[in-house]
Order: sequence, then C-alpha cells, then structure tokens
Amino acid sequence: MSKAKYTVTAALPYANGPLHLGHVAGVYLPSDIFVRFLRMNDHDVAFICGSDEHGAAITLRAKKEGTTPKKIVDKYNEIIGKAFRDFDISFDIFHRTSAEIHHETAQDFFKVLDEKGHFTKETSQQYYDEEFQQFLADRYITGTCPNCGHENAYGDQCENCGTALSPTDLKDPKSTLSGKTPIMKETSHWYLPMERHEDWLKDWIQQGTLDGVQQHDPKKWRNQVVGQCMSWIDNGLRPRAMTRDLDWGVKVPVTGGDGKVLYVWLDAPIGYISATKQWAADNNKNWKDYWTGDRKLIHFIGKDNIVFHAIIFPILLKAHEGFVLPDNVPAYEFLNLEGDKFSTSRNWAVWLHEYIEAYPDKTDELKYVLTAIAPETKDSEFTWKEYQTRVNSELADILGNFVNRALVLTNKYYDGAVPEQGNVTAEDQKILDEVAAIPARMSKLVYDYKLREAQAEAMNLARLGNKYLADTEPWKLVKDEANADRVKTIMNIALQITANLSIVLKPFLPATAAKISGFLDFNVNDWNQAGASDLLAAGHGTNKPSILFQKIEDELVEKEVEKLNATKASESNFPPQKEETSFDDFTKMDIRLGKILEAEKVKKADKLLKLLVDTGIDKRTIVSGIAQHYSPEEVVGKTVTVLMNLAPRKIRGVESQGMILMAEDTEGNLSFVSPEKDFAQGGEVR
Ligand code: B3M
Ligand code: ZN
Repeated sequence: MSKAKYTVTAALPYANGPLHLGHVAGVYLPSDIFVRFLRMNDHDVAFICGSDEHGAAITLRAKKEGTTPKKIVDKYNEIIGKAFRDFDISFDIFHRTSAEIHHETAQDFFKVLDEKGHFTKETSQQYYDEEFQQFLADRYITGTCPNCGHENAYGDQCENCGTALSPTDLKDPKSTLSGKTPIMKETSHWYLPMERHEDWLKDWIQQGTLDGVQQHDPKKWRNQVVGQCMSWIDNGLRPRAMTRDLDWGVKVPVTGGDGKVLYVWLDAPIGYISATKQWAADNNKNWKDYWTGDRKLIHFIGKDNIVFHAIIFPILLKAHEGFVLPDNVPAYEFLNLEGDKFSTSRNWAVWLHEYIEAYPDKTDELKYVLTAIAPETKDSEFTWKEYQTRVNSELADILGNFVNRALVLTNKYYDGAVPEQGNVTAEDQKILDEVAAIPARMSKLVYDYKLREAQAEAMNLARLGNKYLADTEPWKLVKDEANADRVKTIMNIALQITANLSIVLKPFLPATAAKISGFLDFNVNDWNQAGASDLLAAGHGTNKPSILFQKIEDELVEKEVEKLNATKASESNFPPQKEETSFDDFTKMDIRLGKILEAEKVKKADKLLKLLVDTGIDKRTIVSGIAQHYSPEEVVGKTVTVLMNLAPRKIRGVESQGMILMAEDTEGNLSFVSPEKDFAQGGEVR
C-alpha cells in the first residue's frame, strides 16, 4: 500500500493582532509537529496557512487604531509571518486572503454554488445601527449568548462556548459601533440552507461514511468535535447568511451583489485552497492533487472554529463537488495564562514575537513546554513557574544531562570515537528492546493526534538513557582496566540512545535535534530508522558537546510575571479613590448645567479652547483644556457640566470664570459630562 497523502491546514490567524502562546499551543505548534512527523515518514504532504484578512475582526481593529483595514492587514501579516518564520513553523506557504488569487478563487467558488442552486436569496429584517448607517453582523454586534450566558458573544458565534450564532439569537443585542440597541432594517442576502445537508452530515460525522462509503475513522475524531457538531445538528440546522453588507472583503460576484461581500467564514476556509493554488504555481505542482482523490485533509483549529470546519466548510466542499472532505479536524481547547484567559484586547498575553525577541535561543524550550501542556482534551494553563520547572527539571536535568554525559564520556574515554558494542547483557537487551519500542509507540500516538503523550515518550527515551548510565555507572567501572570492554558496550548503547533521540525529537524540538545531530555527526531524517541499536558504527567520530539547555533563573520568571501584573494594573488604570470628604464640603461646590454658545482656539495653546457658556444666570468665558479632544465646531450647542464658583484664573491671558467638568477613560480620552435627559442650561447638579 502506498503511503497516505496529506494536506494539512492550520487555522488562518486574523491579521488583527500578533500571535500569543494560546494560538501557538492550540494550532500552530501541533500542526507543525504533525507535519514534520509525516515528512519523516515519507508521506506526501502540503502544509498550508496564511492570514485571514477580512471580516469585522479586521475592520474594527482598523477603527480602533484609527487607520485603514489595508494598513492593519499589511502590518499584522508581516508581524505574524515573521513570528512563524522565527519560530520555525514549517508551512509550505503562509499566504493571505487579500491576495488576488484568493478573491478569484472565492468568487468562482461562490458562483459555482450559486449556479448549482445551493444558495437561496432572502430578504429579511436585520439589525442596523442608525448612527453609523451600517448593518450589524458578526463582530459588529454583541449580546448575551443564548447557550452559555456569556455577555460578549458575537453576532456569528460565542467565543466562550463555541456555539455558532446569528445576530437574532443574541439576547440584549448592542452595536459594537455605537454601543446602542440596533433597529431592524430590510436587506437581501444569499443564504446557505444548511438543513438540506442534515442527513449526510450526521452519517459522515458519526460514522465517517458518505453515501455508505467509509471516508474517515470517526473514533479518531475528538469527542469535543463530534459533540459540538452533533449538538448543533440536533438543534436543527437553519439557513445561514453567506453574504454581508460591507465593503471590506471579497465582493459578491453575481448580479445584485453590489455593496456586498462574502461572509468571512465563507471566504476564509477557501483561503486554504487559494493558498494551495499559489504554492502549487510557485512549485510546479498541480493544486488539484492536494484537494482531490486519495488525500487526507486535516484541519488543525481551535475549538471555537469547530462548526465552521466540520459542518459549514464540508457542506460547501461537497456542494461544489470535486473536493475531498476533511479526514479529521483536530480541534484544541483553550490555553489560559496565569489564571486568566488570553486576551488580545486586554493585552493579557505572552506574545510569540516578544518571546522570540527576548529569548531567541530558547524556541525549543517554549515548544517543549507548550506541547507538554497542550490543551488537547481540556483547557490548560501556561505559567512561567511551570515553564521554569519543566525546562529545568525535564529538559536540562533529563534530556540535556543524558546527552551531555554520553558525549562527554565518549570524548574523555575514546577521544570521541564510538566504541564497539561488544557483549550485550540481558540488562542491556532490556534497554535496547525498550529503545526499539518507543518510536513505534510515538508513531501511533502522533497518528492519533496525541502529541503530548508522544513527546512524553521521547522524554522517556532520555530518561531510560539517564537511568541506564546511573545503573551501570561506567565512570566507576572505567577505573579498572578489566572492565574496558564492558564500559565500551555501555557507552556504545548510550550513544545509540542519543542517536535515536536525534531522530525522534526532530518533529518536536527541531533545533535541539539538530544540535544533537551535530554533536554526533549523524543526521537521519527517516523515522523508520528510529529504534535501531546500530545507528552509529564503531569508530564513528563524535564532536565535543555543548550544554543543550541553560537553566531558567528565578529572575526570568519574576520579570515575566511582573510584566503581566503591570498589564493587569493598567487594566484598571483609574486612580485609587481619594480620601473621604464631608457632605458640607461637597455642597460648597456650585455645579450647574451650561450650554456652550461659542468656541474658539486659544492662540499658541494647542490644548485650550475658549468657550462662551450660558449658565442660566449669566454668559461667561471659560477656558478648557479640551482642544485635542473636541474641535470648536463640535462643541457649540452642547450642554455640559460647569463648576461655577471656582475662583477665576487667568489662562494664557484669558480670564476663565469656572471650569467644565470632564470624564476621562483609561486611554486618556476626554468626554463632556452631559445630562442624559434634554435639560436646559442652569439646572443644578448635586
Ligand atoms: N481567522 C478565526 C480565528 O482566528 C479565523 C480562522 C479562519 S480558518 C479558515 O479564530
Ligand atoms: Zn456561549
């Protein structure tokens, strides 16, 4: 039987922020390990990724940073792409959905489905933000999740429980743009009537069959994936809008599509296909070979992406015809950080690019820890303390120590040349049998997507080596010339174990494996050779080793935890409460509503506006430090709060008779404090 062929995809990260360790642990690192393993096992494999550059995640970020969507995606595609390269994630291509080839591919795909009658066009009432004159879907609208009660669920999904939603499912919906409750307004869209696909989906997900033909092994699908899909299907599939009233995205390519773009979750998975096309074109290959016929399509994703990859995209692929459906959708649970959820907006994160910048020589340390704690079946947590413990007591004390001992002793006793294996004792044979069994066990685990256990097996090999040396104590035996042959055998076996480590660690810790290969002057990329006890021939020369892993000092942990705590502190960036005051003191202040009648900039003072304010009892001049937050035109006519009896003072030559009260947010933005009802100037505030 020929080897299975694979197309492996890793979820396209939104180009709306840098990558954090949660993304890495739950998608990019496991997919990279899996692919490296497949390549060592001689599978034909394409490893596809790219940045997801459409959707509200992008446009809202652009709004927040006060720039254009194009600038945002260019910026973050660069940052994310560089972090992947520096972290040595071995994609065959890291593409982008803003590329022309992607727009064409997605539009063609849409047209085919439209022509085949897989969409319905429906006119309906949708949420609309009157102030911003925009329909609200996806991240433009938030509300309470009907499934788990999470308060900030998006219009298309709840990131807390993973449920896919429609805006009308949300309780208490609010526009992300204005914060207001939206109104309903009519619009037309193309819908995917998913209910038509219920029957085959059930069989395909639960039994792995399509039209009675076995497609995949359903036992290899994670419970969470099958569970989420079935609960969605059991709730009844409904038509889902596949287009949006937006101008950023892939334009709807059929009549009536003006001013509309494809739903980002329609275009993004097609991004896997367009990326494959680009890669194939660059490498003289036929992209179709990677999406048709006898191919295993594997989607590595986070759990919040399950229904999009295991239900919606398969519907689209099948409806289009001519594509394979995913063989597996290994979805990861979430990684938390020091007791809290990773959050890009709250900056509660360890950013991959910052880690690499700070510790360029410690990429394998991070890979090791993230795989050891990978959220494969349940949420897990990254703490710097655990990072330190695992690096020091596992990588350094077990793996590093063993490799170092084996090579240092070989250099010392035999000038670096591999000694003869000689007579193998029963004790040795037991060790060699175990060495032979580990790669096979690892293999099974990797094919079952249990990378955490697979890596632990590789560490067991190092443990075995350590124990072997500790039990046989060659450093004691060597003192008596009569033991010379025995010591040679022991050291030969220790070196064979080291050579095996250089192979089996390759998918997990590529930089470390390369270092060990360098020490041994032995470089094998073929997984099938792992397990052998004659990898190194007697007489083969080895090199002097260097230390594989430096211990992580307490200072590093403290520094990193402090950095995170500083983020926490700035999160509630509001000053602490002032000391107590009396009611009498409070009533001494005369605070009233005033209406701004005129406003002008104060010359040579870029922060100041000179205002004429109607206070109900008089019209007075007040100088206010708001010129960087409001233009003069903007403020005229506004009703604001005035501290009337503040002693007059001269500011830049202008006498200010009172003060306008302002509210300030954590970012230093200022806002007037205005009555919520339409009150006239002069009203007292108390
Ligand atoms: N960009 C969502 C996410 O980052 C999305 C994945 C697309 S995969 C086709 O969670
Ligand atoms: Zn929810």
